[in-house]
Amino acid sequence: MKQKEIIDEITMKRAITRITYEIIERNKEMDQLVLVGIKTRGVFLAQRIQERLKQLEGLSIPLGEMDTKPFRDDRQADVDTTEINVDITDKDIILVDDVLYTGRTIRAAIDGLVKLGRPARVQLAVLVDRGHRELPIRADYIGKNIPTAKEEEIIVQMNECDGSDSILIASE
Ligand code: 3GP
Ligand code: 5GP
Ligand code: MG
Repeated sequence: MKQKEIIDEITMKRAITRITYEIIERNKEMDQLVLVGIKTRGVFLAQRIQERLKQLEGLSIPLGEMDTKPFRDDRQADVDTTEINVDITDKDIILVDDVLYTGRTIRAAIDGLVKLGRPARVQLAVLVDRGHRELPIRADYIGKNIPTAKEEEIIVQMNECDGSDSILIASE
């Protein structure tokens, strides 16, 4: 398995900062925002965006954690560890995931959201869009577009769970 680093720590930090500025620019009513990270790394990414929003705008945006496994159409799970402790009805939700691929996880996440309430709007932020969509889903905020072959894999390492920040592409 060959691995090549395509995004280093500094570039990842810049991408997260840029996404945060874009969120600020495109959401006039910031007090309606709720960040929802998709486990696992989407949650850490959402936490970083939350910290940046605090630093840049002095805002405390609520953050929920979404477990999409129970809502996937192609996988089974018995336990749902979703933790969203705010009322999402009439809120502007920003779903956050590390990698966008087929779009099935995001469809499942939207399914999970609408079971909890009726958001005013749902937007999507991802660190990497690697292509190969199987559903009509796109991201509103993208750290980097990385065209991949289906057999390649994007490895996202984040300090919180991997001890360092970097994005690699792995191929046979
Ligand atoms: P994440 O923590 O980076 O989000 O479930 C463990 C990991 O496997 C999660 O990573 C999840 O996103 C990832 N995963 C789930 N489905 C797929 C898939 O279809 N392809 C790849 N490459 N990773 C997946
Ligand atoms: P989906 O195919 O539903 O868009 O993605 C399924 C889940 O796997 C999502 O949480 C997505 O972040 C993750 N995923 C898909 N492809 C990759 C990949 O190449 N690398 C990593 N790290 N995660 C991926
Ligand atoms: Mg993910």
